[in-house]
Amino acid sequence: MRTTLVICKPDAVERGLAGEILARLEHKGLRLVAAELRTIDEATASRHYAEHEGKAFYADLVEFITRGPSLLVVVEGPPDTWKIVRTMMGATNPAEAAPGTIRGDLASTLTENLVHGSDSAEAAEREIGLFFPALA
Ligand code: 3AN
Repeated sequence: MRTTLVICKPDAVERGLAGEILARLEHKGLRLVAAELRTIDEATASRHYAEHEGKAFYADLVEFITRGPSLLVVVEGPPDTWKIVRTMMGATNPAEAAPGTIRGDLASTLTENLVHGSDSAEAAEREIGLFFPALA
């Protein structure tokens, strides 16, 4: 997969960091294929986070991701572009994210960690289909 889904989550849009995140991806050499500012609805959020259903943080996660507009982006680059994006994002927990990564530099809490990126080629395909069905 040369394309992957990136979500600049509601905290990124609220804090005015969506442009910074996009700039980092573009400076790395990734190309924008699609972008839309959209408030994710609950049905789409539950499909997106289906793997976390039943976990203690699930309700908070869905409430957070649906609370305001996210910037949904598809980027394209070399094979396994999803891996490049994941490396640039840093660890899920900002307390463990390395300096130089998006979360390491800009996020400080686990739920509000600014950004989502598909975590495999299969996830990239599934998530692009979920958020941008016209591209699938
Ligand atoms: P990532 O966002 O790095 O792909 P996932 O898919 O494991 O991480 O988790 C999705 C989101 O769920 C994370 N971005 C984070 O906001 C939240 N999350 C994951 N694990 C926890 C946890 N143990 N406690 C609270 N929130 C969590």
